[in-house]
Amino acid sequence: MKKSFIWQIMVAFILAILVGLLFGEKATYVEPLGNLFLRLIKFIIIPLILATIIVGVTSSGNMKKLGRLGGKTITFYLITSFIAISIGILSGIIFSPGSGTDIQVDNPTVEVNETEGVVQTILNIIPTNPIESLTNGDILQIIFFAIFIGIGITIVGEKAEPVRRFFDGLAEIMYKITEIIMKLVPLGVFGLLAPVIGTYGLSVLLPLIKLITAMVIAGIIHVLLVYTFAVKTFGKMNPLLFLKGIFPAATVAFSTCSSSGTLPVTMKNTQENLNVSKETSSFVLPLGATINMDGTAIYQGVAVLFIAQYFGISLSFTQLLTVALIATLASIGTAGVPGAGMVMLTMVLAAVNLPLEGIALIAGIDRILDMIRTAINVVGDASASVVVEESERKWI
Ligand code: DAS
Repeated sequence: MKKSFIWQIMVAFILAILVGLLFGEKATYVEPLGNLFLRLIKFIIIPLILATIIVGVTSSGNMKKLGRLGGKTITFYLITSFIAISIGILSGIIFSPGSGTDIQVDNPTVEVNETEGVVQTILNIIPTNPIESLTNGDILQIIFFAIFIGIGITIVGEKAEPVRRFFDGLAEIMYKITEIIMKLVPLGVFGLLAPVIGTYGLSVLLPLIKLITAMVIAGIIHVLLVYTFAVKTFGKMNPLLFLKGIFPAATVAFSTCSSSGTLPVTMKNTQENLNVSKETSSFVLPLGATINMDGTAIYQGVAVLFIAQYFGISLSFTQLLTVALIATLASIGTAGVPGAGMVMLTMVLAAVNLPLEGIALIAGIDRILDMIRTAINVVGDASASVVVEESERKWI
């Protein structure tokens, strides 16, 4: 990846902060630039995921290898998610962000969609109408559909070769379109970030600065302890090269608050900068963008402690363990779209009988918290692809 591209993104970041701080609400005038980038990214996600997963599954060549790939990927995701929620809880205990916090809440009740529980969330992965899943952009159902189409093509063999070649061509087309859209990353980061900085004045952020700090520190610890350790030890990769290589995707995730929306950039970065094969990245990353949410797990841990502390409720060790388990499952069920983690927070709060009204306390800055957790989610997905790629190299 060219150094100038990273510099362009850094300049976009700095410009966005300056414009936001200088022009305040007026910074929303540049929002169309961000929306343009967001729409271009959304326009390629579905065909990219469908084609690349089918190609990824068919090129694995056999079900045994596919099972091995899936097993390693899911194991990595579950372990890192559980570590993430533990770090989030620890950070909430140490920083105690909810104690002595005085927040004026305009609307104490928050309309949060009822979550369907873990079992239904898992059942919902199976599409009853794949075409509807494609038109609705239901990423988990599309992944399920693509994996089984890929398995079907592999089992059918010669007769399905034209179908495999079609999706192979479609995947290459989508990669090329992604490459073109990626040139707009700096513009998109600027257009998405400047209005957010302008809207969230210090008056909104200051009362919750302890919560934001606890979240950022926990995220940095998780990235530095878990991901750099994993890519160095299991991925045999220089951690600095890893962080540099995934930086563009992390900035797009931070700006868009959508792991799924960042997927095209994550795939390009892992393939071009982290030497992850298309076969591994097209399987590990779409799966990660929907079920691997370490940043969200950290957020759940910190937010639950914040709400408990704010209402003066102390949580027992058993309750904290319950939070860790439910938050790990909640992070799996969280969709890779803006604000999804706050919706899943209701599941975790309900599990330990904490008042759902607590969500109203932090809903006002959820966009800021979402930026942090989505960037961590995407870096986590990329670290998994590096580790799985290296472990697959040993099998060859
Ligand atoms: N914004 C979600 C994502 O895209 C994460 C979240 O809301 O927790 O990863």
